[in-house]
Amino acid sequence: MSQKISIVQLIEDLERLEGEAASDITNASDKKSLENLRVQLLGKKGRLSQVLGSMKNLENEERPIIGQRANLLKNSLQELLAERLQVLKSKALEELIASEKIDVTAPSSGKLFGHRHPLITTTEQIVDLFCGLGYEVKEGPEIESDYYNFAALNIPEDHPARDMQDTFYLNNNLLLRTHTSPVQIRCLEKNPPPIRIVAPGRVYRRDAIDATHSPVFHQVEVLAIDEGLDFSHLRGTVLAFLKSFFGDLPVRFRASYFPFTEPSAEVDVQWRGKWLEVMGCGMVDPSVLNGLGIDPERWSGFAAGLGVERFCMVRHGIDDIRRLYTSDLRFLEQF
Ligand code: 2U9
Repeated sequence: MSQKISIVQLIEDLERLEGEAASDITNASDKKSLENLRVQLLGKKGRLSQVLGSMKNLENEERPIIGQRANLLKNSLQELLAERLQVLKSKALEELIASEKIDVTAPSSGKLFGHRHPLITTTEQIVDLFCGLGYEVKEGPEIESDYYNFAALNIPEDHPARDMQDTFYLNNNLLLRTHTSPVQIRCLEKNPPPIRIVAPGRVYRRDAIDATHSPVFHQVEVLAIDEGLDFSHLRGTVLAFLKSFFGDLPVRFRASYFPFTEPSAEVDVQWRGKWLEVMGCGMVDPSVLNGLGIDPERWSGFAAGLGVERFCMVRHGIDDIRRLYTSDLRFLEQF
């Protein structure tokens, strides 16, 4: 015979369940114990199901009263569980944030940071000065043809620079560029004058390495072509550039010769009491312009070239070019 149960008893059971569940839920300290609690209270074999199971012993008219109260309790427990879950999640997030806080006052790990190489910063300083004068930066390939490196620049077949002893040839026609002048030739082929360009880049010559020579080095060349340019524009530009780079030092122009410029000059600055040759320059030879289909009766231009290593060494008092290539941190950390 099934045990007789009264509606009053069931109501008391539900009220006790409500009170106990509310305090258990508030005390649940993590997500896992809250989930266990949910199963104990609302699961298939949970406490609420047990109360509902006892309803079969009630009178027919009593059942809906308990059913309704049990449903209300179920809803309120679900709400309490959801609220508690939210509180626990926020607490866990706060704890995570607190544990990941970065102490900006903590001492550093002592790791070294790199910086740009002095040859790069020197190149950038030189290029920036010309950009300030309205020049545009252009770059080109390091493997060049005989035409772009020599023929287009009026360098004759028998010129010593073309010798196997001086140039790295890859085959009969291809070579490692010996200057950045081919960049300007390529640019002039595509863009008619007026033009003002600055061409930085790596160049190659078959030199034995010593304190002042290296088979690979860096150049910056500039070229301006316009109507009415003459040697005074070249001189003014070179003086303005050298003044910005070295400050107010004595400068002198010495007559020289390059196949691609006429007249040509070498430029010296007086640095710590000695005259130092720092760059070459000249008016673009009319035969170079003619070869590019530019009318030398209408257009004239000037060009200049310099070795970045030399500028870098003078500026920083470096005595041996090889220091710039050996990646010795004791040296590089000084910049
Ligand atoms: C075109 C026409 C002319 C480029 C020039 C120099 C003078 C020069 C040297 C400096 C030191 C090379 O690195 S170095 O050994 N360069 O003296 N270069 S004029 O003349 C050009 C370039 C392009 C179309």
